[in-house]
Amino acid sequence: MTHNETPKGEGLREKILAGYPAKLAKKRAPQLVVNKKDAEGNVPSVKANVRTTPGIISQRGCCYAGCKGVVLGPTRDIVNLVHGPIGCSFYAWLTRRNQTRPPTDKDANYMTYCFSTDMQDENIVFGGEKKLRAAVQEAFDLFHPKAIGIFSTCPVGLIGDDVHAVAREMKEKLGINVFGFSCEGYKGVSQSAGHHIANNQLFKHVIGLDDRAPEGKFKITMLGEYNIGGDAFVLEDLLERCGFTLVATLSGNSTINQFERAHTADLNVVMCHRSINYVADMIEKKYGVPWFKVNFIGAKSTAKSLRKMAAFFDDPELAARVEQVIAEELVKVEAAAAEVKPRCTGKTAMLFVGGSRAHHYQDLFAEIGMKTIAAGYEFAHRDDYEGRKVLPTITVDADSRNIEELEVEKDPRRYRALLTDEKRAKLASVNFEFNDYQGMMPQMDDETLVVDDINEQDTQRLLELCKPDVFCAGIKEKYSVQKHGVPCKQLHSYDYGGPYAGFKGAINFYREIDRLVNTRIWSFIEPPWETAASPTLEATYER
Ligand code: CFM
Repeated sequence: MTHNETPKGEGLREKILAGYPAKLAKKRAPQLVVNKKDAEGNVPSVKANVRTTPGIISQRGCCYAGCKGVVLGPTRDIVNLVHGPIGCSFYAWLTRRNQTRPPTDKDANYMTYCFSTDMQDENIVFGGEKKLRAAVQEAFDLFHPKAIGIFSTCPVGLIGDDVHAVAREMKEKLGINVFGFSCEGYKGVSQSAGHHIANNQLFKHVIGLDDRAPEGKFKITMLGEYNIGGDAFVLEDLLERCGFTLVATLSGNSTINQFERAHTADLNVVMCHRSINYVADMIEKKYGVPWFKVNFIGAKSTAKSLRKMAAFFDDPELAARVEQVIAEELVKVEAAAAEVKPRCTGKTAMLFVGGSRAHHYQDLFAEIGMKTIAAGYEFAHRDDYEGRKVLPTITVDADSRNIEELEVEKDPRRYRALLTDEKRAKLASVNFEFNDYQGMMPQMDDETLVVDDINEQDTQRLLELCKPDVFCAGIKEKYSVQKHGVPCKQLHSYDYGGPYAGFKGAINFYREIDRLVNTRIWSFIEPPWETAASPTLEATYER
């Protein structure tokens, strides 16, 4: 099938929905949307952040995964202790490509360890608080960490162990910061709830504890960057060369002290809007630090983000340095893009990942001439699809009400009016947006298909009907996608490739995608059921 005959738009949508029983098709319909911008640039509404129908093979993870794995996972010197059966720990241990670089061999790094209370039947029946207390003590005695985080798994919530009471008690006893997370896997509808729970607790128990800002003229905190495949290392180097001082990252390659001082930056830049936008809002409210959205995935977006950051600080020397770095890097990026572009132009990509990458990575594909024909998030909310302007119209349901909304007030002592009305007005005159995110859909072409919380069946049909040149997803999808003869690029772990952030990362990505979409390997594989000489199994039945 050539791409000209590929179904698209409403035709494609209907073909996918036709695969469901009528009742389910009706339920799924608002989650599958054909993109189309009206004259004002408004996109259609998507149903998002709703429960997956039981039995459907969703890509989603759980609340505990979002809290323990995503937000706290990339931090090296907090002992992350899982209160639950051992399986929950095993699957959260080294299953993501969290990397970190302690300054010396002597510095704490617990990332390679797996801490668990290893709950047994007996603890489920009679309660696990005693075991948890003992585990916190044991971790302290062995490692003397600066902080211990306790993560609740499903059974903890079901039996009612009070992890917060144990945390308070042990904090007092040990004299270090101990905090708990009620991030039971079943809370909310996906890992998105876990991000919120993790960030609320960090805001309550950690951020703001250390007022000592590092030296530097242009201090920023990066929110929502998680150092997958070494992305943070590339960005740390890039920001330093440009002249910015990175006060903290939440949470790629970070330490507890970075969290404690995160509020001392003069500007917060937000990478992954989904996982952390509420922290940006809360820091602004309490400490006065303004924020805007950036994107360091894609060379053009990286350059645009750096320029916006320089413009915020309004310093000619900084702006000149940023321009110089961009100019130096773009020469290399453009050469790499020019090399692969003739081979990649016109090829098609589909991206179904998490809550921000399905948007960000479209820029990288566009830079080598590729088209995104369908995309969607696992667990993002409507604002990530349609832009933050829809925030007031998002309905709160029982599942979102489940997650605590913190009441935040100005800190009378530490609030800094960093964004004066005068500065805001000056920047507004050059169309400078704060507190905004345009979302994924306004950037996508009309007639492309947006699918929220995609499942195995939708995936199979999309592959059969459209035969994209590359499909981006995760390890759970990878091999079933490749059985269709379509290469699958993992965007959660990068297939152990990367980094893909910043200019250096863009070059890596172009080259890897070129290899993936232009390899002839798929044409050598013929599925046995399609060949005339299919191997047949013969068997005789013996009594
Ligand atoms: Fe944000 Fe993430 Fe993502 Fe996410 Fe994730 Fe991730 Fe992701 Mo996997 S915080 S929403 S919960 S960018 S783990 S580092 S890659 S699904 S698109």
